[in-house]
Amino acid sequence: MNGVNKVESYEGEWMRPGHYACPGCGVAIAMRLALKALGKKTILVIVPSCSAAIAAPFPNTSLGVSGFHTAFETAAPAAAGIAHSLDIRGKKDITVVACAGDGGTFDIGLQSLSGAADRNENLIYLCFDNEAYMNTGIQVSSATPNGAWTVTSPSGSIGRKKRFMDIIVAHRIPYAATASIGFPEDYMEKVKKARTIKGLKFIHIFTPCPTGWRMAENLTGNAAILAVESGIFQLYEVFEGKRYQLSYEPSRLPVSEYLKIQGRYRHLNEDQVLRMQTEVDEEWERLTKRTKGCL
Ligand SMILES: Cc1ncc(C[n+]2csc(CCOP(=O)(O)OP(=O)(O)O)c2C)c(N)n1
Ligand code: SF4
Ligand SMILES: [Mg+2]
Repeated sequence: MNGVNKVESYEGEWMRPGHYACPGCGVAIAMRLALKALGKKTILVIVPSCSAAIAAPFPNTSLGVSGFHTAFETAAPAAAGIAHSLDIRGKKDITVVACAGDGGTFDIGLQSLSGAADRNENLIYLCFDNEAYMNTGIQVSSATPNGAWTVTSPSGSIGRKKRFMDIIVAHRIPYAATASIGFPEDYMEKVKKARTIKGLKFIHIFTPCPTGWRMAENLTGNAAILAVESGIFQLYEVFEGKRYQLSYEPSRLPVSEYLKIQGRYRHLNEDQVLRMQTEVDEEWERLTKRTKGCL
């Protein structure tokens, strides 16, 4: 558990200033907004990632709520264990929230998350997706988009971003949703909704990382908005693994508008950008069919 925790709330916020995130960090914004939506009666379970660094090492903490730090691959089962112990003790008003990055979710925590989803454990799982292993110095993950630079993909990632929502939805959990820090009200509403539902709730949050994306620190919000407006990141909810609901109809700006503000895509040629645009168009068609119940 985190140590020094005397001042709980800071002007209505549950995350204090002065934490270890880089300036303009999207993960820090995502953590702050989630805690604003959830309030004091929350326990965060945090695995190695930038969110762990932001929550701060023992005995310090930037959190105004309790935090439990655990091993990389165990976010969901650790949170499930805490949820069960609260239940046994009759503490029904505390929300247990597992926090992990894309690496800790798409790759290394996948097996244990799948087990927790299969058992429909009563917790909220927040995946802060900055599209690489950032805390250890920007290595490629299975959430890194094709063509994106990282230190382990110097000429652009050869992988294709895993369709993680499809995997989690296949577990038929009660609630799965995507969110972007560029749309804070939508994100906070989804977190609040998740709190009212029993079982496993999964929220995939788009959290730009200026350091790893080779981008100016004041462009985090722009990137989070442009990803949605270009259609590269879609905002939607899925109920009980079957009913898809679109949260926001984007203006469908060219994908190049989103790519050009980031150094990690600087090496892409016109053909590669065109390919990316085609893929985004196809993904939209897929989601549209799903929201209309045709897929
Ligand atoms: C079992 C294990 N393997 C590797 C690490 C080293 N490690 C700590 S944080 C991290 C990166 C996490 O990436 P991600 O989950 O995407 O979160 P981010 O740092 O990007 O927020 C890694 C590889 C670890 N702590 N434990
Ligand atoms: S490396 Fe990226 S995700 Fe990590 S603290 Fe810095 S800006 Fe945030
Ligand atoms: Mg990451």
